[in-house]
Amino acid sequence: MSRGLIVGLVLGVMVVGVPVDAAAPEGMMLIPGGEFDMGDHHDGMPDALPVHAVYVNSFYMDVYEVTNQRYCAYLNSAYPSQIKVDGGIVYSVEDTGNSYPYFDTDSADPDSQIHFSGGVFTVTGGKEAHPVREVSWYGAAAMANWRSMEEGRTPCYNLSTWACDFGANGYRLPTEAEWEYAARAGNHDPYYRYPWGDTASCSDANYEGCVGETVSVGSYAANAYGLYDVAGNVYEWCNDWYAAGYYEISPYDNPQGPATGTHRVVRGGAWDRSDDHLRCAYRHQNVPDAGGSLHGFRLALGWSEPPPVPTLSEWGLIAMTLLVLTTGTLVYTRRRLTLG
Ligand SMILES: [Ca+2]
Ligand SMILES: [Ca+2]
Ligand SMILES: [Ca+2]
Repeated sequence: MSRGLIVGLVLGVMVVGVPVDAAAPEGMMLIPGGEFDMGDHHDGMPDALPVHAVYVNSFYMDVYEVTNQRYCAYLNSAYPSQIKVDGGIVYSVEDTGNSYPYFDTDSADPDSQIHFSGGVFTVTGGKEAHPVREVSWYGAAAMANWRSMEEGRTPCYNLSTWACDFGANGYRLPTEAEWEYAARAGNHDPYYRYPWGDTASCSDANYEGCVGETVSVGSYAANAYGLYDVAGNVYEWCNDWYAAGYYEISPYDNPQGPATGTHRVVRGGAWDRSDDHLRCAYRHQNVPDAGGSLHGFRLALGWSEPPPVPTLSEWGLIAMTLLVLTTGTLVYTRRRLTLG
């Protein structure tokens, strides 16, 4: 490559800017932002009405539900500096009153598939790729903060107030609006009942009467955004407090749910819940300190819009800059050769 070409490229890039590398964090998919009509388009579920227009910014979402293996890696990394185990239940080391249980190991709840002994957490053999369960909303938020710190990001959650800083660049639970938008995966005309269409069978997802247990994540087809098991396997914690009447007052722009509440939103149904719970619009809730055999989660990450890709006329400017610089270099080089 000639010197002129290199200089031209550098200059061209400086003039118009280039798209920032938008490589997804490991195991995540970029969900392109946009508007959709959130709510129940089919069945008249009172708490999923009215259908209302919502805009969500682009964000990243875990492709899979967080597995036992991933959650176990978090527990082993966080123990004993960040977490303790008391009566088989995991808490923050700073939680002197044991007010915010994170996770039940199998000695506290036989439904758990993670064991703790001798200072080490291990997954029940064969359950490594199953979604983690018996994890509370707090335990999901705490893992989000841990992952943020592991990658040098600013944690989103205050682990005392449990407030989420949406301006931080760390991991968090998806909002309820983000979750539904991601589950629908761009199918807005028509709006389907499920991520794939209007009817469900045991070949689409893991729900009541199909398997009778969790299955390894990714055992069914992904939705159109490439996300697996949004419907079924385990319910997924969302960041929002639950309020039955929230859709009456929801803002248009990136709704974040009510400011306070008693229950957090869970979405997507589970291996032991009917196909009704798999519906994209179906809203369910649970108290934040209660994990259960039906409850897991996946993480989200906010995404800043990169500078726009150069337009056609901007590409023209780059090409002209290149041409001028290359020609200039050729003339300069030839003159020098002649003189030499
Ligand atoms: Ca799920
Ligand atoms: Ca439990
Ligand atoms: Ca249980």
